[in-house]
This record gives sequence, structure tokens and C-alpha cells, in this order.
Amino acid sequence: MPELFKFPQSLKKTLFHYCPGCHHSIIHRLLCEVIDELEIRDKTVGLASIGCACFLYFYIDVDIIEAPHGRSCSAGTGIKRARPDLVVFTYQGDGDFAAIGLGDSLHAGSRGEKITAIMINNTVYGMTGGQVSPTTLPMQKTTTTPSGRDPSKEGYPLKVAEILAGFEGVAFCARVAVNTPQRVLQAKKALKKAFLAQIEERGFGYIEFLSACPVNWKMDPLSATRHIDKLAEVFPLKIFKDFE
Ligand SMILES: Cc1ncc(C[n+]2csc(CCOP(=O)(O)OP(=O)(O)O)c2C)c(N)n1
Ligand code: SF4
Repeated sequence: MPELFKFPQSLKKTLFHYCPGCHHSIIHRLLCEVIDELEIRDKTVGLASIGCACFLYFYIDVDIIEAPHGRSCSAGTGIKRARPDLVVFTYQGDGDFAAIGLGDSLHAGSRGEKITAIMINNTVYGMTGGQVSPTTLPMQKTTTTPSGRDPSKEGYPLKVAEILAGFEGVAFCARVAVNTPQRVLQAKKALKKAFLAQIEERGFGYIEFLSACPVNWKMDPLSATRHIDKLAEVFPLKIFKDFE
């Protein structure tokens, strides 16, 4: 009988600490499957950021370095330039990648650093209790926009994939989601390509995951998973740039 399910080698056999219904866990699993399939586990270095996924090293069995406060793309640049034989990825929330670290993130893409950047866009600062982030939807209630994000006051959502896609140094750029089985499969394919962009030395690889934060959205896990479709109306799911 063909084997349909295998525990990824790169995923540590331990329980996730994430809230029920959080998509970080699904994305971690996909990441491990991709690392396994590309057979890069012994030469991969991950950069963990601030935010809920800062404990990446508890779950993913590759070398992980903490580069908090939005500096993952810069620290990753240094590692990759010193050791071009390594495969380097960053794992950052929207607060880390697109607020505190926006300069580091965009310039790494513009320079065409051969690293893979993963942004988990859950439209809030999850770990610190659900404050507004650059990607908060119009009229979305957060602890710092209790009446809803009013674009005339707090601005419009920042569309990072759309910005990066315009940079010459960016070889692959996609926005994906994991709220349906079909999207999980599409997301995995895109994630693999974001790694291939650096492995084949084509340039910066960027992948953005729309991700649920049931706790800070004040929803149950199922409603939060369905709510991803609302996010996708503002942040279209799309491959913006491909090197093939
Ligand atoms: C410079 C700086 N300001 C504020 C913080 C506090 N802080 C820790 S986690 C976090 C929010 C992280 O949000 P996000 O990156 O979206 O990740 P999530 O928790 O949603 O996965 C903040 C503001 C910090 N660590 N560093
Ligand atoms: S606070 Fe949100 S992002 Fe953080 S673990 Fe919980 S559901 Fe996930």
C-alpha cells in the first residue's frame, strides 16, 4: 500500500504551544515538508523573529538564530553572504516584517539577497495582545483601533507582496493561505519555489501566508479559518512573480 502520511523529519516530535486554530502550526509543518523534500536540512539556517513564532527552534529541527525587532532579513543577509552554501530563511509576522522591520525587509528584497523570507500575515500583533499592524484590514477592530481601523486616520493596509513584486532583485513572490486543503497544497508548492529561488541563485524569494489568529480576532477556530476569505478580498492570493 502506498504511504500517504509521514511525519516530517525536520519537525520535532513535540506539542505546539500555539492557540487552538492558529495557522502557525500548519505552516510549520509545510515548511518542514519542504525542507525534507529539498533535502536541505543539514545546511538550512532559519531566522526567528519577535511575535508568536519566535520559538521556531522548539519545533523545527534545523539551526535557528534569533534576530528580533525586524532584523531577520539583515541578519540573514550576513549569514548568506558569509556562507553562500547555506540555505537561509526568515520566519516573521506582519508586525515584525512590515512594521518594525520594513526597511530591512524591503531593502533585502531590493538588493536581491538570495534568501527566502516568509511573512505570516494575521493582520495583528498576535503575541502582545492584538494591536493594529500595517496589514490590519479597514474597519478591523484591534486593541489600538477599538472602533475599527479607519483608513482616513490609521491608513490603508500595506500590501507587501505587491510592493516586493516590483523589485528587480525579487525572483519569486507569492501570497498563499492554508484555510482549505486545496490551498494547503498550493501553498506548499509556492513555498518550495520560494526556496528554489535562492537554491538556484535567482534572487530573493518571498512568500506571504494569510494566517488566522482566532484569539485576537475574538473568533472560534472555524470562524477564524473561514475569515481568511475576507482577508483574501483585500490581500489577493496570487503568484505575483515567478522565475520560470
Ligand atoms: C522594537 C520592539 N517593539 C516592540 C516589541 C514587542 N513585541 C513583541 S511581539 C510583538 C508583535 C509581533 O507581531 P507579529 O510580528 O505580527 O507576530 P505575531 O505575534 O502576530 O505572530 C511586539 C510588538 C518588540 N519585541 N520589539
Ligand atoms: S495569539 Fe494568534 S498568532 Fe499567536 S499563537 Fe495565538 S492564535 Fe496564533
